[in-house]
Amino acid sequence: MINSKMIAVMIAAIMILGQSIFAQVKKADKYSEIKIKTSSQCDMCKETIEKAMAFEKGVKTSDLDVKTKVLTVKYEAAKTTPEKIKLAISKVGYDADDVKADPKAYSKLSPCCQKGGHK
Ligand SMILES: [Cu+2]
Repeated sequence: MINSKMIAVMIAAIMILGQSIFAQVKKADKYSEIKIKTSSQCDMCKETIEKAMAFEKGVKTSDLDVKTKVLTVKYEAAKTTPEKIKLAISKVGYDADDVKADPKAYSKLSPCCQKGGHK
């Protein structure tokens, strides 16, 4: 016979199972990825930007494609936001999508790393 106690146990079991599935999904979803268009020019820029990303809180990995100037960043969504990441890029002197490079940082870049430096 099914009694209320059995139903309660079943509900509890379903809830525990559901939670563990939810936790797994959440874990897999821990890192988000964004692609940011930068104003980088060369391998030196790549180094500067990737170094800045290495020190940026919540950023797991970053990779700049020098040819396309697109920086791919893997970050922990709970610890940072795309806005913060773009700001960090701006602070080392490069445009990041719609966030313009910090003028002070930009002026300190080696001339070859400034816009048009390789033209
Ligand atoms: Cu450069």
